[in-house]
Amino acid sequence: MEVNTMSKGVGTTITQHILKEQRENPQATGAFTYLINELIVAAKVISREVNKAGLVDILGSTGEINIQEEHVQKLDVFANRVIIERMQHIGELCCMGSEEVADLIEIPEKYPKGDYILVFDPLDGSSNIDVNVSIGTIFGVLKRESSPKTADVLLSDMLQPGIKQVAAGYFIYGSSTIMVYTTGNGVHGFTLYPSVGEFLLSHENIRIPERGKIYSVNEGNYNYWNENTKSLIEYFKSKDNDSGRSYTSRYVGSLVADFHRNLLKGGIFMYPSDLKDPKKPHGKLRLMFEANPLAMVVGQAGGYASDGHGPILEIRPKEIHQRVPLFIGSKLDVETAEAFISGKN
Ligand code: AFP
Repeated sequence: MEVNTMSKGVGTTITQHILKEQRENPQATGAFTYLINELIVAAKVISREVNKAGLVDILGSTGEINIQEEHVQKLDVFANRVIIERMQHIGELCCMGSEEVADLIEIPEKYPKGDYILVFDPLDGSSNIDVNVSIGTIFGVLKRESSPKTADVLLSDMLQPGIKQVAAGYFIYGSSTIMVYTTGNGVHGFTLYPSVGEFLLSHENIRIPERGKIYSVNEGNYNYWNENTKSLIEYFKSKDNDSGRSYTSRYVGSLVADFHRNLLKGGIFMYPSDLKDPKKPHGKLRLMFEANPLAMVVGQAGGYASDGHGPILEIRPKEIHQRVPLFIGSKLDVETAEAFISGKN
């Protein structure tokens, strides 16, 4: 991976980068560039708010429970609102889907509509907000399949397998704010330069190592895992595994942060099925809002994402908030996970 530092030159802005990519695409109309640019504005607003979270009375819970039956934090509500309000008027979307909203989000009548569908997790890892651990926004972009613009948007328009995403990425609000995205031409990272207010290219053409040294999983769930999952984790801890040494354990509990570290350094993030909650037999993570976008990113970086039996990107969602077991990261590590989970090892 080539790391571009600002000292090397004037710095390529995210807008320049997207425009260059789109110029090479004969079908590009500018609609997608506009969409991503508006999403970046929303992320800048969220980033500013996250950064001052300790300074104002914005921390803590609203006391409400969201569709996933989790505590809603104030910043989740804020981030969700910023993205919806920013994106609904631009005329490029036919609908949206958010981890924080139960149903498909329709574009109000008063705004023009387009062909794109935005799916997002507005503030992933929100239980980490109060303790200054990195959190992030995850997004995926799909294109409408039914008769564009004229007819009402259908739920089936949104329930497409991840392989149909035309773009995906995330913003991580950490020691700095970074945007990582792909449109199918590799994965690129941009760091927000706060005094200029621009995302500048910092990580060009990110490639994840084929085999990593890190495993990331909530091992507190050990007693709720089946035997195949337990054997898999024992494999990563063993010094007799294929890498010849025990893997290092790293788990922040904020998917974007765990994923980003493993993307750059190599490793595997796992959220397997468990028996902890009978209402969540497929683990905790959501196919459309978390797994699919990151699966596209990791695939474009040379890695792989699986539900333990096959590619995440090939699963056709049956419902918006479908959960899925997730094994994502370095290709060889995820293939090993698949072999254990499906009992072939
Ligand atoms: P929150 O947004 O509720 O903090 O959930 C974060 C998350 O969806 C994902 O970012 C983490 O990887 C995962 O949940 C952590 O879940 P556990 O706390 O069960 O390990």
